[in-house]
Amino acid sequence: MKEQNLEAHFQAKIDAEIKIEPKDWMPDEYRKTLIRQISQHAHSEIVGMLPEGNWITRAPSLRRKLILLAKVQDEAGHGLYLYSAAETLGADRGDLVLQMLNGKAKYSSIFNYPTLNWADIGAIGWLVDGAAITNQVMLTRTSYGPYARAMVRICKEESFHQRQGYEIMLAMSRGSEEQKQMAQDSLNRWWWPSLMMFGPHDGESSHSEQAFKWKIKRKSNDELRQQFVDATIPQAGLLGLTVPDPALRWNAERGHYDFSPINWDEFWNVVKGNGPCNRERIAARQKACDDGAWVREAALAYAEKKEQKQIGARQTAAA
Ligand code: BYC
Repeated sequence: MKEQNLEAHFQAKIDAEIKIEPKDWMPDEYRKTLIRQISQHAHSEIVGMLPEGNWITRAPSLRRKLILLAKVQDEAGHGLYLYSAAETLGADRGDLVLQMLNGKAKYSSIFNYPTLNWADIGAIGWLVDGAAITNQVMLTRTSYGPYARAMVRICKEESFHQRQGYEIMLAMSRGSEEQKQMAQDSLNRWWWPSLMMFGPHDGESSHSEQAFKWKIKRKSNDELRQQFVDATIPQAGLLGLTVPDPALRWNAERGHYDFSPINWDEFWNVVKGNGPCNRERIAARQKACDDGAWVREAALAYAEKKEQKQIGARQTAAA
């Protein structure tokens, strides 16, 4: 088929809600966009282990420690499914990781904020995983098959993560005055960065238009952000906590909550590498990469040797 026909056939499949699979023809830009988004998503899962991992040794009870350990381990699993999904598009995992380490590839802005106390573990589960699910439920219907299928499993796990975070916030907000204040302080610090997770305003979102055409995205950054705000405000009410936004109010005409403008200078500053923890996060990932180099070398050498053995055995059998 000619390039033009291939493209028309590809778009017709997308329009008919037929998933695109790894061996199907796809435009280079579709492949590139997916590798960019899926790999950045994978990096976010892996870097996202750091702020919470920081509290595993200091969890307030064995029960909390077990739950947090399992959650952080789940995030590692999400990163691995997503790197595998990117590999189905021909990307090399080592190159993708390098792009994150040298700053060419992004990861979610949210993970550049510090976890100062135990309440932050509750706020991350409740707000950060809550925001992540809002975005990822949409991605279960994304047009690329392996990404959509990875999202189904990831969303099930994220939903448990969100509940464990909310349960921590519930325990703290029903605890001593000091614990309630800790919960309020962590909501104050995580609220705005959580809203920023959804990305720039629709008017500023460079990739959205094409991503809609290809059904990679099905809801805009602002739509998802609004959906998250509408779902989360009543949850804050149940906790007896105050969302740090004086302009927040129900707008009966729109059927949504109105909220204050987001500080986009802060967002872009963090995205450009100047957030409170960007350098620390990249240094931690670089160290993990360096420390694990011998394991990767040994695994590759073993795989090569095994393959040579199999080739040798096949040649002997054929002779
Ligand atoms: N942070 O045109 P736009 C988790 C970038 S982790 C940094 O709207 P797009 C968890 C964007 O990449 C879940 N950068 O882009 C883990 C683009 O720059 P590039 C993380 C951001 O792709 C551990 C530029 O801004 N979720 O759940 O159409 C513990 C223009 O943006 C951000 C995902 O990764 C940001 N927040 O839409 C707990 C979801 N936002 O690439 C929890 C998958 C935007 O041209 N990703 N940028 O250099 C997506 O759905 C989309 O990529 C986004 C952005 C909605 C994030």
